[in-house]
Amino acid sequence: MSPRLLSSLLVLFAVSCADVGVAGDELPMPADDALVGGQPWEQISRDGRYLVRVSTDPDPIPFNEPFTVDVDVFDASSPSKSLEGASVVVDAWMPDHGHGMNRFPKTEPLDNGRQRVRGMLFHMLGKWELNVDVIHENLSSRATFEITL
Ligand SMILES: [Cu+2]
Repeated sequence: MSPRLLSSLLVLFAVSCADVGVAGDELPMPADDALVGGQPWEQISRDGRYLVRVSTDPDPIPFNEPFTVDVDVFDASSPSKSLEGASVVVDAWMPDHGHGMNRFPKTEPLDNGRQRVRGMLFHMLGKWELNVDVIHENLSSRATFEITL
């Protein structure tokens, strides 16, 4: 595990502990609610294959204004090395409202293996799921980042 990932996990852990302390007997807040700062954010894809790192510009994500997402994908078993030959599809969804964005973002590869996604826009306040589908060797693997705007 990379020092960066470890420190991200420690931050998430510290934040969820803080939530428990404030909430008293209430159920702890999900750690995903910590995704309001501290970029870049990292998640393991649901199938465990990839470590996905994202950062947005601007940071934090603005309300009802376009923003860009940069995505780096790593093999989860050796996260120091960027994954070659993968493409990504990024979309977003509001689970409490049952709708997505009103835009189709465009993805372009940068020189260093990073993918830049332009034209994202969160047009409502609330909980968003930022879904990153990693397409590699004809398989699709999803990592989801829960973001509260
Ligand atoms: Cu909505």
